[in-house]
Amino acid sequence: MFTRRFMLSATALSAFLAAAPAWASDRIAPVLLPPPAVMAHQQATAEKPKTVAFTLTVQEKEVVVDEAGTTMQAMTFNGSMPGPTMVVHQGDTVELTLVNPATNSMLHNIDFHAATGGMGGGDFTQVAPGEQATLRFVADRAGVFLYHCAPPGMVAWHVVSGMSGALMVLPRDGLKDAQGKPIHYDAAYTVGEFDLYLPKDETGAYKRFGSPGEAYADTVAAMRGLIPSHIVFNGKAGALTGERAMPAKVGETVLILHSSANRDTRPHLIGGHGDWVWETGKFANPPLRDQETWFVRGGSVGAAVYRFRQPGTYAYLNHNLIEATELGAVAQFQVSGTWDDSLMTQLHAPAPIPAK
Ligand SMILES: [Cu+2]
Repeated sequence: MFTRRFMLSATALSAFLAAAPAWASDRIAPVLLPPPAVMAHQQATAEKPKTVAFTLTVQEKEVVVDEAGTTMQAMTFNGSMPGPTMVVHQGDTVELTLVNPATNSMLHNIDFHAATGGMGGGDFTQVAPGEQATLRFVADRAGVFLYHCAPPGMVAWHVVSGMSGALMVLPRDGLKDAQGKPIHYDAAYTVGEFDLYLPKDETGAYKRFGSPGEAYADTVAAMRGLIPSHIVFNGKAGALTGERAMPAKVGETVLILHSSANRDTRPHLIGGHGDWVWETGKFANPPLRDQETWFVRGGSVGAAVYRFRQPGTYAYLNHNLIEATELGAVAQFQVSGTWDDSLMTQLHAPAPIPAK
């Protein structure tokens, strides 16, 4: 029922909206999840654009990067490598608060590859320990985009020390295949690839440092050699294998978001495929079909969907196999379900070659 009072308030509201900037008035603050999980989100929406508020807190901390217990002075968004994946829809306003607690030692900021101007927001978010800043931008292009720390003079060091993550801007009507048919996924996973440059001492043992500042000179010297000591997914060799493998079921479709802030990589799912792959992660472009290995450029996030047809343990790796098996760039999917003999079967088990 339209009362006079309602009409008046509606008029006042439209006058306000006409005067205000084009920020979306409805505001939500979703809960971010540590990778490989991705925050709960709608894959398509009929709602009007919203302001989506996130807070990232920088954590400088020592982390272990391999099974041997090698440590690194990491710098992180929210404590994880990569930082949490944020999800919005095209046209939404992202409102990001970056908190740099007084317990940290370094200046940090955030550069969103999805944002336009101001060094991707880096100019407006530079925070010293004990400070916080809030940035607003419109997510006007669809795709999955990198975000990373970019403090003047220290960008590469902060990035290879852990400070990157992904922002996924979904088309409002969801993902489509190359023919324009909707794609639905049952689960989304974040895989962040990091090339690490850990300094060694005279005996060849990895050095341990007490703070990022203490690690700086030796780490930059190692970086300048351009030979990573480790190439890892989600901060540590083995972060996504064994008990920590990403789960799926036969018949389920997974969306894999693979970021690499610094270095090119080439994801491959052994015994599977990319049914549809947006190599550059930008959803306005038609995805590639039936990919065996795809290319993710350093400084970007690729997106791939795959529907599992067979159960088992699948390796998902960087198909520079030296980088995967010797340096750490391998993950696993653990897929439950029933084996399909019509796709593959063992005709003869291994047995001695028959004598002639
Ligand atoms: Cu930083």
